[in-house]
Amino acid sequence: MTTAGESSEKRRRKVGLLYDERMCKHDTPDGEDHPECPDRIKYIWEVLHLSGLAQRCVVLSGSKAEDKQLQLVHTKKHVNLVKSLSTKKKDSKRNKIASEFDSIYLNGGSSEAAYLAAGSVVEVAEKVAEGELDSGFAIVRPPGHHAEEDEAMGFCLFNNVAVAASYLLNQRKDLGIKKILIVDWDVHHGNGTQKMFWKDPRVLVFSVHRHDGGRFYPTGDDGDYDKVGEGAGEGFNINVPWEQGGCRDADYIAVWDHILIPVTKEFNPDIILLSAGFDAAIGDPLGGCSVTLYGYSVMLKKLMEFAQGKIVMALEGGYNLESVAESSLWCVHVLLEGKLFQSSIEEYTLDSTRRLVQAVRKRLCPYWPSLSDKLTWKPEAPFPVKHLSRCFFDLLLLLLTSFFFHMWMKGAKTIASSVHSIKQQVESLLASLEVALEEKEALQTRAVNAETKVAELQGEDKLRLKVSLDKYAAEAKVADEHLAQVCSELREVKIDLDFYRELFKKASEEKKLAEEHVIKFGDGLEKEASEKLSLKVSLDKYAAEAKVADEHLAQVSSELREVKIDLDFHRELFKKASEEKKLVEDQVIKFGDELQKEASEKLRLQISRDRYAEEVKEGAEHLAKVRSELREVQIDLNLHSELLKKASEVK
Ligand code: X5A
Ligand code: ZN
Repeated sequence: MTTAGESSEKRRRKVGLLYDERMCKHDTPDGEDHPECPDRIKYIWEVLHLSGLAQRCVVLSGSKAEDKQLQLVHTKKHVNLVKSLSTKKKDSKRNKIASEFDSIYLNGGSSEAAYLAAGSVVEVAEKVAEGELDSGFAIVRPPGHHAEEDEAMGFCLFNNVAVAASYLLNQRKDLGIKKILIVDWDVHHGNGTQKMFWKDPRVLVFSVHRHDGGRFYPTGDDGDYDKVGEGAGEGFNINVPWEQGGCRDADYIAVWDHILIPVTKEFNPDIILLSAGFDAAIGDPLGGCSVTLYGYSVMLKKLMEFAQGKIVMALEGGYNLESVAESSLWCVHVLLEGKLFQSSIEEYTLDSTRRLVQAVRKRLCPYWPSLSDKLTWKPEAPFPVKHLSRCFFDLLLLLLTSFFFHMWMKGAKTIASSVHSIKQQVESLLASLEVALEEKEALQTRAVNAETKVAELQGEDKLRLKVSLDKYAAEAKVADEHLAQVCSELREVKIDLDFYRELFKKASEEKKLAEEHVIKFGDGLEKEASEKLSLKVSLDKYAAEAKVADEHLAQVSSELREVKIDLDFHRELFKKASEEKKLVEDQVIKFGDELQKEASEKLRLQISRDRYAEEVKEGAEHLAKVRSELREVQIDLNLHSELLKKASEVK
């Protein structure tokens, strides 16, 4: 047998790639996230171009399947139902239809995408069968392998691969395709495909999938290994049902080496259709297995030894965008080059894998004699070595695959470096934004602290201040009252004083009068002797009166002195009260100043807070700007790829 590897030395292998953006129109009706999203195929297409592999392939655009082709495996009713989706005006009608199926969403673009997905696999299969292409990859969605004769399910509307197989066998007999091998390495069981060729010996359906005792999607026992087909098709259906997740390259390769490859040798297909889901890949959110790029390329390479390398890959599941794109990239590389980067790698299988392989071989050996051969299994490694080797190869594979993936990306290096510089810019902007945010946070903390302090002031110090303020106010009031009292007392004292002054004046006048009288009497004594006695009596009388007046005067004088002492005392009191009042006023003013200072500090904090908010806003705008630049560079990048493509075409 001529291997594909040898033929690649004679001439370049022609690999078809089919992608049609209209298949992205199938999406969730309300824009909710869903693993089976348009980006899956968009991203594969992008990576194939960035790596430069797409430029080495024959690029085809999609075409819709004909109803006649679809009805080879589906009921007329089902075909019409999918067709009718596009004419429905409302999402609610489609939602109702979708709800009648298991794991199906529908929108206005679903019908067109489903027709394109099926038609595209038909187109690639036809070109490979004709020999126009050596092999091909139909990058399609929605996927197909769960879709049954009269039922959409598991994200699948039409069974794309089954339609293509049936089309080649039934409508293109001229192409001489008599035996078709369908290999389904999607992590889910290809229940639809199994049913469609259940009794058909022309189609050998092989599916390796998680079964988990019937609990993995699609649940039930249809995917178990005892389901081998019926009637003429008995023995032409092979299931390899994993008992659990965690399966890896070594497990898959063991199944290839000990089941699929020997059977394929015996069956000797004219063409191989590959239901290429990548949801068994490492990192897939649904699959829970760990197949690497290396595993996929080994499995594909082993299949290329058959059917003269006529392989038609059709995308099924696979929900980790990166895993799907990188696995696709490596498969296309294998199809183009017909060889692997490396041909063997040491790794041990799960313990359960050997038991499973033996059970499947036993069940199928009546139909495939080569499965009766004694199983030559790699010797088991002792416990720690086995364990360590799995870890070691995990690491090695990770390094190898990322290294080679990045080698493929070298073509886009210049663009990548400008993208890198923008990324750095964005990163530094993000860093400064972070700093600004931190500063803002610190300021906020400070403001909060200040507020707390003010609050505390209100709650405690302020209360204390208020108490003393109240105390001072009360004291000031008392002082005022005291002052008023002193003033009124002073007024009264003044009235008293006026009265005594009046009294004193009167007494002085009387004394003067009496003295004048005494002088008058003395003059009259000299004149009249007889009158002297009577005059003496009057003089005594006046003298006594004068004495009384003197005494009165002395009393008034002493009272006046006392009043003066009172007055001095009141004056002193008044002075003291005024001083106290002034002190209280000063304290009140000082406290007012402090309050005002605090208020202005708070205002200042508010202002700087606003300023930082402004800066953060500016930062966000700058970020948006850089993002849009990034988008432009992405456009450049696409342009560059386009140019590269053209250049290589010219070349
Ligand atoms: C094509 C495919 C998965 C469906 C899972 C439903 N379908 N839970 O991978
Ligand atoms: Zn799947």
